[in-house]
Amino acid sequence: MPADGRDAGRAMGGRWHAPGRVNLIGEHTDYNGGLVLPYALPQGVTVAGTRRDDDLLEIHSQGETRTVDLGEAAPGAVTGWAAYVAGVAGCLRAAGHPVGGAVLRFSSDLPQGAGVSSSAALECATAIALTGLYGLDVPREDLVEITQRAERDYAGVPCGILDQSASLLCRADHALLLDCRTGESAHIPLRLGEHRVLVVDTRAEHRHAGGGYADRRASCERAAEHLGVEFLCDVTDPRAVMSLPDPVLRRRARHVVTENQRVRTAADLLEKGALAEVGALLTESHVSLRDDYEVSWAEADVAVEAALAAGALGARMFGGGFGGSVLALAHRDAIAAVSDAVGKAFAERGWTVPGFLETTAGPAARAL
Ligand code: GAF
Repeated sequence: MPADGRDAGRAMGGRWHAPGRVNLIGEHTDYNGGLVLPYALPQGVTVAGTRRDDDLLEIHSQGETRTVDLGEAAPGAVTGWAAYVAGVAGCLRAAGHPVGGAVLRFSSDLPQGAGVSSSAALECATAIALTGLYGLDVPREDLVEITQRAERDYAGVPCGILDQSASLLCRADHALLLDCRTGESAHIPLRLGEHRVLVVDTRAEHRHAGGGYADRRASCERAAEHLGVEFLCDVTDPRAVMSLPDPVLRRRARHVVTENQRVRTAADLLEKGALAEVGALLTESHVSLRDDYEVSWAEADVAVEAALAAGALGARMFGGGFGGSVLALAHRDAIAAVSDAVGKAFAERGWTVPGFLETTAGPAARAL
């Protein structure tokens, strides 16, 4: 075996990192065949792994150890956080990538439950660790599908490809403009100049394994069927949604169709450095998610209002909704005022103190 601990392309052991993400704009468009514009955070999930010569996954995280026999890993057979790890191993094998046992020690510097995609980071870290340990060269686009399948089948969340794509495909200092239908993508330089994106963890824990997310997805499928399109994002004229007989479906569809347009416009504006206009689109996105898609929550609405009143160019909830985080785009000199204003608004309501994270765009999942 060579001195670097590899045999036939396989690593005996190593460390890998997969990032969480912020989605600048493009919410609930991914499973509607639309556009998203996320960037990867420098923070994420790190895994130290070694290969085992049997079929056991020994998983360590936050002081807990779980052992899963890969021969018995199947949807529903593994519960809790270990399901994400076992799910990725099971889905890699089902896709014909012969991974085997491993000892995996996970750590994370992502805020839990904040909607910055800690579960996708866990899945993607597992995927690159196992494929690295077993010397398998699997294209990143395939890993996106495999990790998404793991989340859907093993964790029961009917998610799109936003989070896994962000973790596996983003580039440092860039946002990823991704067409979730065709898989086409472009790396858009995150030209923020003197501005920053502040993430506010509203401490309202985000849980989209619950019914809300699946319900929205089902509504979109019904609306698309009624409008005679495969995906709602095939509708380019927002007036077309007015033909939907059900007012709730109409609003859901209007969010998706207008949001898709906002992503395209925001990516163009970002390239030009027109940040005031990008900010206005972020706020429009929030209003649409709040009023039409109805996935916002009280803490997010208050955080957005307080951030705007304190001088942010724009602010919105991001992620699946029903809890999680808000982002605010603001001049770096206004960041302190924005966080103070949000903190004050929460204190006045007796809410838990929010968390703040000034973000930059980091690289995609990688070996360390
Ligand atoms: C969650 C899902 F996992 C994504 O696929 C996406 O649908 C997002 O909610 C909403 O844009 O993060």
